[in-house]
Amino acid sequence: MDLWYTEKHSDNVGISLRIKQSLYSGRSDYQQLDIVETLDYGRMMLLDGLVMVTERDEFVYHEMIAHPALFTHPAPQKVLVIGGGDGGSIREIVRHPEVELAVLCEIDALVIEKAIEFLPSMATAIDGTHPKVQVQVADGLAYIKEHPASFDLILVDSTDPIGPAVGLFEESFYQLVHSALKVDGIMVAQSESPFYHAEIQKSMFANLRKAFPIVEMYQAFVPTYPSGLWSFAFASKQYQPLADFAAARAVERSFPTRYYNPNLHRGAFMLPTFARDNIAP
Ligand code: AG3
Repeated sequence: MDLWYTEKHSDNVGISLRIKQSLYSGRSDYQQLDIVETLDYGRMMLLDGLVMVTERDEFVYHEMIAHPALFTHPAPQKVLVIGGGDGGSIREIVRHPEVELAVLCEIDALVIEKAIEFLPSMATAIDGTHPKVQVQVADGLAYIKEHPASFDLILVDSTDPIGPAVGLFEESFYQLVHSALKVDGIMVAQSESPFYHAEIQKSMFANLRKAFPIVEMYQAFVPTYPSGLWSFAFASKQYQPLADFAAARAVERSFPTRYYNPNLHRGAFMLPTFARDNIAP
């Protein structure tokens, strides 16, 4: 049997992975969800045909959406994840002993349910047994409206800006995130591929700058995402991701990681010129 799945990145380019078998395929009220077993990347979850995670490279994305902000903030106690129903971001967040509460706010219950069933290495902390974790099946926009000045850190672990995630790239949403953060809060959002998504990045970062005084981009290498070069937006009320990053404190608080480390924290914010140009004010 020679089964392949291709996510098309344009009409003429895509990424293909050889598939052993399909494990789950179904539709929720929001999207199409597929989980397949690949030959080289372990299990892979797709939403509306787009690669969300594979077991082999998810550590890069999840360490990098969580740790730069968590190690910049001097005392991150309350953290919210919007989206991220696979649980990978929450798994990394609760590794920080300072964190007292991690809330997962995912709109699609099916994503959580199937992650617990098929992706246990990611969903360990969202199965209802972790003392620090609260799982909410809700619309992120509605949830943050009801929680003003509540969080030290908000992570937006969304899909691409199509389907249910469109609203998570708009200025009005970033204003609400700003209100839901404490006075020294930080927001991190996945911000697409600098190589393929220049237009999305341009409007996303312009929107972020209307809501936050400090807005920076950093990068990570995620082989199964379009182009492999992926990025995150760091938007903050007070803390600068480099000036306020105390490497010694990060080392003191550290635990084993496979991608993130204090030197890489600094390096990740150094952008190739074309990527910097995408988000030039
Ligand atoms: N969130 C980012 C997925 C974007 C990938 N885009 C694509 N394949 N076209 C993933 C959720 C992981 N918790």
